[in-house]
Amino acid sequence: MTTATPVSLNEAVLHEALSGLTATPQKTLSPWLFYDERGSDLFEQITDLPEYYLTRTERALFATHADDILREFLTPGAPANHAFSSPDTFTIAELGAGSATKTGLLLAAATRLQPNLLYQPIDVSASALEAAESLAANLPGLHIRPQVANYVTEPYQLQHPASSARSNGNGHQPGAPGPDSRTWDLQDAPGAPSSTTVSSSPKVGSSDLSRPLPNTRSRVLALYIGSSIGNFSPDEATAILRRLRSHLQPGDALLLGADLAPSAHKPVSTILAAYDDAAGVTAAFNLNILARLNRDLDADFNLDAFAHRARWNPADSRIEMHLESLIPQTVHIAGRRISFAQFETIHTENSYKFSDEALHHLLTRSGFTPTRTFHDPTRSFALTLAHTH
Ligand code: AVI
Repeated sequence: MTTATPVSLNEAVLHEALSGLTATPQKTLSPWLFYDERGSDLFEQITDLPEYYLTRTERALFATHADDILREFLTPGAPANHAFSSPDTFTIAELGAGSATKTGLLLAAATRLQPNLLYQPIDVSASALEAAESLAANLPGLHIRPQVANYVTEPYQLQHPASSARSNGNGHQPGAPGPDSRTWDLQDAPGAPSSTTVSSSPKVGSSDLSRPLPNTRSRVLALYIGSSIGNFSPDEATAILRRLRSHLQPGDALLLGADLAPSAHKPVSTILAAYDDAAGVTAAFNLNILARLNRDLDADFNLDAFAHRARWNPADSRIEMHLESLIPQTVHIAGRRISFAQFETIHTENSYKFSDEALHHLLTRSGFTPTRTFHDPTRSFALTLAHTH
């Protein structure tokens, strides 16, 4: 995990480049270097590729199961299509939210349950968070509290707004919605949009609303989706989830999105194609890391002398991305000479693919109890809801 104490972004890039490219026996470059403006744009293009099944599969899971996810979060074990109630209000937070495009489906379902909803996206990119903020314009009642932070290396906060902090009936405080007891009926709501409605119980008149409620807090549903967890080693992934767990309290939960290991329905070739697409967008994304070093550090990589390679590593259940030197060559970076043998590679990314057992193990050792997993029909991708323990 990168724990550099960058004084400036360029110094961090220089530190990462020199330490990674002088490492032996395997040269490396850390995947966070992918995401400059050009790299972020290429990654957006990857998510639309026909071979890159991850994004559209996860989006389909949200489209199908948003209500089920919320029901399971609020009332674990409740049967599907069954009216349920919860005394608690909730807030949704998201690590690495980006522009939150997939999250919109869950937020739409959540605002139907709880018309005033606080959403706390955390991301290293301020511009991505600005895009996430535009969600509020389309979802009345959604309040956004964005936080610019690298959730791996920097501190971040999660708010658990208290129900008693809500307003006195002329509107609600962000994240402090509604009465202290609610019933959600997900099935038989006449005329309700998407057969979802919200009713409040017990009845609370406006004069009641001015009285402070018992000091209950909102429960937090923390999202960590997009299989971002797969880009970290098992130890790093555990550290990220334990840190998230330390911000959570009993009754809170994590929704983890993870890409799954090969199976009868999902051959290795399908996974490999997702990282080596026919149009060459992933190759451009991988090579952009060298272009970035040329731009930011005035290095002299010849991009035509390196090739994108994606490999399946069965022992570690991960895709590895490398850049292979096609010829013996020497590159100059900030006064340093870095030599490459022909066929020598720079290891740029791991993308772990999880078995159900591996996910279970990761979650339990991080302080969570998995309560329900949502799979697509080919069991390519999993959204796992895990409560705190
Ligand atoms: C961001 N992350 C989940 C992507 C992945 O699938 O590991 C990054 C990526 N690398 C190549 N294609 C996409």
